[in-house]
Amino acid sequence: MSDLDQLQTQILAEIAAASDEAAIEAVRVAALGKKGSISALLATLGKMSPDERKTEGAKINLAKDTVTEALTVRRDVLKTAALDARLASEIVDVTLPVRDTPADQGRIHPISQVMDELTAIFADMGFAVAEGPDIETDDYNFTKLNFPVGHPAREMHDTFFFNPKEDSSRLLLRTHTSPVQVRTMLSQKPPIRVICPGRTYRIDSDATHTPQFHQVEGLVIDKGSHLGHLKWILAEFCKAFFEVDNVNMRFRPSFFPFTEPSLEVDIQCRRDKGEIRFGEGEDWLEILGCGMVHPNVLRACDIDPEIYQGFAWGMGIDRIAMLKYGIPDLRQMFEGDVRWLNHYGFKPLDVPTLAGGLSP
Ligand code: 2NM
Repeated sequence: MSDLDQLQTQILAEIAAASDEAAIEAVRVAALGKKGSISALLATLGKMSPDERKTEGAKINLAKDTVTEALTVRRDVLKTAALDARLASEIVDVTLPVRDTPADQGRIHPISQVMDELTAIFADMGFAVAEGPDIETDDYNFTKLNFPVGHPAREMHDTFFFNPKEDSSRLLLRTHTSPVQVRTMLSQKPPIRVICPGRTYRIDSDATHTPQFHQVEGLVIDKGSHLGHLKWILAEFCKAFFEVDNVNMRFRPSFFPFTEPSLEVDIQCRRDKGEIRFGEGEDWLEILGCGMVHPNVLRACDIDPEIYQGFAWGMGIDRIAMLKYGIPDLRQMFEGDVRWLNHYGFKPLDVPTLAGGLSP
């Protein structure tokens, strides 16, 4: 066998042995590349006599063509095999059901849901939402709200205090959202209509109390504000929130330092077979406290009580959420158990609106 035949045989064997496209490319470069073995033979033609060049040239070019053809065939075979392997391993079953998106899977906590419902109801009556810090001063949480220093009313709120500062003043975790109303009165001119939903804190922990809970308070300040307006607002709120046409309400005298007179509000309800219906029935259910803002509070917030009157109310969001949605255990609300949330939670895209319905 001539050297050329031997070279061709060897290259064809290498082509047959190449197992992927990279290997076939390596064989091509070794044979036909710039420094390839066949290219080297072709380069020797220049130094031959014309006759020799004719015969040798024909042989070398034949070998080159044979190798080129073998490379093409083998490359096609490997390409097809690689594609088949990919198609087999990357099967997509287009008949499978579509997976839930995060918006389908996530759930809104009942407390967030109720806050959104409250906001929708009071926004419809012209109220703005005001927020403030959870960490407050003694002055905003108590003094400006007519809880004088040393007054026993301060003990009504079991307060989380921070360590005293050098000037002996001490910060605290707000025990109600009323300091937000104080901030609102100090920063805005009447007429004022705001609701203040948010987190509140008291040292209290049993089956019906958690150290952190949620409140919403409302405040109206205007020249002619009176208890009649307050009663109408609360009645409208109760009908909208409990999604009933009629709500019988009862106002009982009470005491809060920041209001005079102060009232507690019950709504009528009916309990049967573990269910509770709101608005009518034989029983009464306490849902909120309210009153006319005390002149001392108005004065402390730079509002002249000879010109402006106001009323305010406050209620526990956790409690009304439990009542409305039949949630039996307060403490489970804060356990962060995803199974509980899947049961009591709300779909993120079912946003409460008065027109579209508050709750699904
Ligand atoms: C309540 C009950 C009655 C109240 C009063 C004020 C303020 F800042 F205007 F004085 N904010 N909230 C208030 C009044 C809160 O919660 C049971």
